[in-house]
Amino acid sequence: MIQLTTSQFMLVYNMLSFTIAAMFAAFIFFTGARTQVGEKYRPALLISSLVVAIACYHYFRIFNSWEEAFTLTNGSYVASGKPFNDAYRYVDWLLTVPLLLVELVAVLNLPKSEREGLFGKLAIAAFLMIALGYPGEISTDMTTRAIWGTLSTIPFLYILSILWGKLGATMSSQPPYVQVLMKNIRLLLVATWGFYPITYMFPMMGISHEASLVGVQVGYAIADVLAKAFYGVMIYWIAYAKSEADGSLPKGAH
Ligand SMILES: *C/C=C(C)/C=C/C=C(C)/C=C/C1=C(C)CCCC1(C)C
Repeated sequence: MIQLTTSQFMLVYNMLSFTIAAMFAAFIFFTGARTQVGEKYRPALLISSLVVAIACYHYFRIFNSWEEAFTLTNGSYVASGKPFNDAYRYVDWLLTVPLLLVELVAVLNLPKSEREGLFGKLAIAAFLMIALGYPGEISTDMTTRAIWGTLSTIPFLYILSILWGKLGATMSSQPPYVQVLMKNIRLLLVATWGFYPITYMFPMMGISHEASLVGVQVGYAIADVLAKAFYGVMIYWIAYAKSEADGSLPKGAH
């Protein structure tokens, strides 16, 4: 029987609430920033807006589900009988992870032929990564969790290695300050995406069921803010710097 202390319950509650606010603010920012970059980089900004809008919606649902899943009884939060719905998160990733990949491919501005083949491979790998992770996420058996987690890690490593290589390959043709931005987003990508499998492992680390439940929710929320909102800001910086370098910055943008 799950029994959360008030502070455990409130930590997740506040973190989810903060994430809703962060995604909403990011949506307004990206929507406004779109006209500040050159025409060919605008699709990347539009996709950033879409990603945080989808995430904002799902965080609303996750927040409500969290609230309904527990009731305050004798000073602690116990399961209300309504299950906490983890599926919102995975549905969110199924939609947003491919979009985040498109966003990056869009800002790299690769030739059309290369872009399409690349995106197909990445989209399939992203789908496999998330679909294989889900059965483990909802399982209470740690061996099952470890097996699905390991399977999911294969497409995960494949995605990271492709992106790392592509970013490296297009970097050399960029002005030095764009190269710095691209190096930074590459690190952000590996660090934040790497945070998901680490968070996934919390329940396998021998901590209490309550602590791992809280840890997983807080961990994924932090990772989502960084991998969607902050990553979108970095995409904007790259788009702006590249527009400046190729002279496509709209008049009046500064
Ligand atoms: C906005 C959401 C993003 C960027 C989600 C990314 C999710 C991952 C990189 C998840 C990876 C996983 C593994 C590599 C193994 C364990 C299961 C997952 C799905 C947590």
